Amino acid sequence: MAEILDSTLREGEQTPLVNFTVEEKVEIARLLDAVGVEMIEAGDPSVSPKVFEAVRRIAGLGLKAEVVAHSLATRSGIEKAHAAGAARVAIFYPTSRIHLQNKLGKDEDTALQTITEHIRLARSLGLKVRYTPEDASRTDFDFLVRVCNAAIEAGADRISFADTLGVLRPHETYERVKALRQRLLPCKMDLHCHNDFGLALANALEGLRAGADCIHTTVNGMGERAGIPDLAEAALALNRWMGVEHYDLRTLPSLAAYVERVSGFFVAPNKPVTGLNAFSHKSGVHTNGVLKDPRTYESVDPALLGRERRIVIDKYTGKKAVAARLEEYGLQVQPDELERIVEEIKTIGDERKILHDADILEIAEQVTGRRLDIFPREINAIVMIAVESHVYTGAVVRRLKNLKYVFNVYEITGEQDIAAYIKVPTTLELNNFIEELRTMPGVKQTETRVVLKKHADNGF
Ligand code: HCA
Ligand code: CU
Repeated sequence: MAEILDSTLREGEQTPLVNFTVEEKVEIARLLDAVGVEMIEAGDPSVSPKVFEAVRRIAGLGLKAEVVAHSLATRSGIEKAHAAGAARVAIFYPTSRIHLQNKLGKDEDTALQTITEHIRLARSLGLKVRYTPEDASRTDFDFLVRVCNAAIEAGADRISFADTLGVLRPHETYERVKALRQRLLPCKMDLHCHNDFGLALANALEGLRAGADCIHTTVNGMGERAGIPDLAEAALALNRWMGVEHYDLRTLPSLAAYVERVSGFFVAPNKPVTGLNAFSHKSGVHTNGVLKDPRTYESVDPALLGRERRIVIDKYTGKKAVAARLEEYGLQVQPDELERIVEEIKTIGDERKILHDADILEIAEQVTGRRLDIFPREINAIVMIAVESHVYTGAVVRRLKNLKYVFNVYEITGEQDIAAYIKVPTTLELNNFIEELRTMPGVKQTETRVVLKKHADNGF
């Protein structure tokens, strides 16, 4: 059965600008364990005292997942992995000529000796060992086989085939893994695929098909450069295509949101599975189909992933979707009224970027000439926001500007960094808005002031 090793805490923390606290790492490890990943790569304890501390804390949590420490092939690195209490050490050492010669200035035989020596050391300390030939995909194949078999003989029970630069294509990954399998002594095989050409998950899946046992992921696909496969996408793929049913897929979006918040690394709206738009439908053709039978435009039921379908209303929207949205508010309209409402939405949608429910209800009110009880009187508020120190204020401002209800955003001096002027229809919406804001990546703290009277409306 295919397995997942999640490396958010090691590879993921190698993402530019990303630094987790020990507490955040402990929480991420707990959440990963709840998803059910088989292994958690908790960090390289030699990197810093805090990384050591995080590995030690996570190793002591008694998780179901095996806790792995990453390490260079050095005595001190392996001793630190042991001292931190990891069950396994993943020793990496390059095998490609360019890495050996131009990075380390070592020849192949010396490399082989260093690798086996350190594996034996780790085994003598009672650690399980994975050996990673770094840059395996650009390594002379015969040498790769020789090194891996020597590593297995020295005591490694896992080999991680690393496509460190993400240069392989899926069919090449398949062929390489298949050939390696045929020539390797018995061992488990991991695949560590980088995403430089956007093929990381495709490569990982082909590698599994060719006989590998485990793929490496990070939450939100973080990592060096373009990162490695995203955990949520990988878990869904294994569920759908490889019969792996034990991962708790419904917890993946909240894990993604938590990691987004504490890392300051934003999830793109078009990201599969966890992105804002992954289950949104916009054009009239699509929304009409989805309202009749969601399977017309959804290959996966969003509920399987703890998500909800979203129908976007704007100038692309047809009558069916508008009627459905009005019905959600308990409002029935005549066919001719509906036609005029949609027409008006198209006109406004041509000029304005985002249409909110309040706008749609207001249009319905104008068109029908009926005062809608459900249309509430709006609340104005100023929300002050403090931004995490490692996050650019501009990045949070950009996000805020796209949020529903936000009218003006100011970067300000003082304790807080941003003031946002918002208009919301109800206190319930105000509450939801503030909750949403609190989980936004980069937002440290919020303070909200409700406006009681507004004396001049000059648009400021
Ligand atoms: C790196 C090392 C590594 C190791 C992968 C692994 C890679 O270059 O930082 O241990 O499986 O991509 O080769 O992340
Ligand atoms: Cu890597």
